Amino acid sequence: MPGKVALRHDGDVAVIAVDNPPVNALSHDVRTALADAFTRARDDANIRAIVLTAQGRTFVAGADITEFDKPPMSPSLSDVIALIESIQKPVVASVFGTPLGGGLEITLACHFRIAASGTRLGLPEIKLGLIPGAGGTQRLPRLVGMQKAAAMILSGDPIPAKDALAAGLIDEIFEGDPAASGIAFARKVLAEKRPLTRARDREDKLVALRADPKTFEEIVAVNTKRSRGLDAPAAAIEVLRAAIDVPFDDALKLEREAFVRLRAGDQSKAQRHIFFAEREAAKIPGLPKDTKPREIKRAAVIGAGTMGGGIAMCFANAGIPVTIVETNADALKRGLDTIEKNYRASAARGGMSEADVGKRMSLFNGVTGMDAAKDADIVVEAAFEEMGVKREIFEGLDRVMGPRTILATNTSYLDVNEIARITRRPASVLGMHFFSPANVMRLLEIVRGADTAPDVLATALAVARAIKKVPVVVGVSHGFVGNRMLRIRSIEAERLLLEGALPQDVDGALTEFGFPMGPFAMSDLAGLDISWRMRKAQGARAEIADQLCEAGRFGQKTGKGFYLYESGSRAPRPDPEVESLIAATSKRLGVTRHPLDRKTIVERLIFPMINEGARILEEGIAARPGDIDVIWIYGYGFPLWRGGPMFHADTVGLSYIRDRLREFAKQTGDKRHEPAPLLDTLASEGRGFGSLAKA
Ligand code: 3H9
Repeated sequence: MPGKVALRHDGDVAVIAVDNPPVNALSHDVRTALADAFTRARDDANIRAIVLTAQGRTFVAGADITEFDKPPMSPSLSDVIALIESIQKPVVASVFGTPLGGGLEITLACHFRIAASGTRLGLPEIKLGLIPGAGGTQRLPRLVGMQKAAAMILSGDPIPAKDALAAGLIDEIFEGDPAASGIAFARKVLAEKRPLTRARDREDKLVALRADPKTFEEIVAVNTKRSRGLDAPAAAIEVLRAAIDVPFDDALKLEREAFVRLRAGDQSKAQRHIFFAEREAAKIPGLPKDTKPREIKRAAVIGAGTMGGGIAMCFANAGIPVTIVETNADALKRGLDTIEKNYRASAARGGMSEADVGKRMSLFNGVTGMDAAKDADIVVEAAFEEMGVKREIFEGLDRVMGPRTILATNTSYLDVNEIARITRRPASVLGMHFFSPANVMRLLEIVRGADTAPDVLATALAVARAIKKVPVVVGVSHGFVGNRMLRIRSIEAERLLLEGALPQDVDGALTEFGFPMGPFAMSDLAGLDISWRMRKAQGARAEIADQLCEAGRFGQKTGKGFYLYESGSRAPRPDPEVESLIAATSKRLGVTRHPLDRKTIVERLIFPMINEGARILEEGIAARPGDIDVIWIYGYGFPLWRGGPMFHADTVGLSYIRDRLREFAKQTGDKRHEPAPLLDTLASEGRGFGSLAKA
């Protein structure tokens, strides 16, 4: 198989190099070529040692995920690994970049592993709803011990070369060329006649656990705190336990069975969908790939409130100096103090050093008045959500900032086109909608205005990557994508209260579905007054929420909202007062209350959102169903293992959803529940959102 794997000789050392850009994934042709190259090197009497390495930007980053939905083809990765393990000559893996998943597993079968400094090694399968399927769960604990192996496998997070060396995963760290370093290491092994130990034969790091099985349970308990609803962590624990209890080859079989079962399951399909959707979202229709972004050396943020402060932290965290502009010194001081407090808290938790706190803080420049920010290359406005306020700010920015400066607004629902046209440079204006807390949440909705220039969009995407966000480009629409769908859910949640549910019923149904929090607990956390103010501005009303606000119940900050909060506690407790208020309101409005089961509650909340998602697609506000899924996973806590609302819709079946929506429309009289034409058409054709051509 010429091309994908090269075999060359350096004297008596064979060098096998994978060459399958972009990430050297182990596709079928690579596995075939690897098996061929290893067989030839094994059988060549002139070859005394073998080096496995790769070309390009990284050593093998895993199995080829695109093959997971196709029938398996031999040789399997396990076949290649068994072949490597049978070789009696020293086999050295020389790795760099991100040896991950199957890419790391193949190195575990080699006698020695060396890594370039800067390498990050890991078994990230759990992030795809899987477990390592080619011996990783058995060989890794034998090399690094159960504690480290369980942490790596259950978190999926890679570790740096330095830690890998300390843990015994690698034998050496090198600087420079991987092939040359591998050859030099192989010659050293030969010269020193080092024994050839296979990971599978190592038992020394597992002996103690066999004597004391309780330790294993403690180790896995620490690592599975966030695995609610997920199948893969439980399967991983089972096969890790097999490393202690079961002979090696039997444990490999158990691992393989679990891997195959998970790969065919809905959860892994959903997680793989999100992996690709996230990458697809970075490809913007109509934006040429080679569009050159503008240079961003310095940023400015207007507003030092919760959002502004969080956004400014994102820039500082990426090493970009940032000027924070406030209207008065008190607000500025409060904002900067909060930022410092956040960093100190992170240092106290061990997330950064005290010296780092100082370094980060030195990147902030707090000012009152825009003039002092005029050297910024990008400005993000995070002020009050009112067009009048935005007008004043954007007129000022247009006057003060250099002609090439990009002006972004963090508005969560206002018309970005209108904001852009306040300025004389609408081409340099766009929305950058962060999610609270902005320094934590990964999602960034980038709102492309009608006039936004391609290089401005490309710059926003580059900035998003630099500050480690997951960007999704959306069009101008009230609430863009995420909040527009959220609004539909909120209206429905209120309606459910009037029909017979209580806040804890609605929240319970959604947390059981997999959300970390239900809508009412979330409103209490965010503060009910914010949406109240917004509704008033729009002349809208939410029966229950408005009455709570009128009674001064703004949520956690006032100790009361939809729930009660003991002082100092964030745990919501059902409040009989709220329950009577809801019952009285139903009565006043002439609604007969009736019991609502959890399935109905979930469908009433999620299906109308999906319907709105279909309208968003029809209008071109989102380019692809996957974009909507990424938004809901990263911005709103939609359970990852359900793949986002649109993927979930396909799992449920669109014709069922369409029929239910028609029933909801009849029951509630809400015309928005009538199935969107796109949903209706797809359902009639027996198709799903996933069948829509990629934009
Ligand atoms: C596994 O190994 C199972 C085994 O235990 C058992 C087997 C029997 N396959 O992310 P990027 C594509 S499970 C296919 O933008 P970066 C990706 O879609 C696997 N394609 O680059 C993108 O394509 P496009 C365990 C893959 O530099 C392009 O490569 N391994 C794969 O920001 C560039 O990717 C993992 O889970 C793949 N495995 O990050 C690792 N990986 O350009 C998954 C990437 O068309 N990969 N692509 O959009 C990653 O975490 C990141 O891609 C990586 C590079 C860190 C490697």
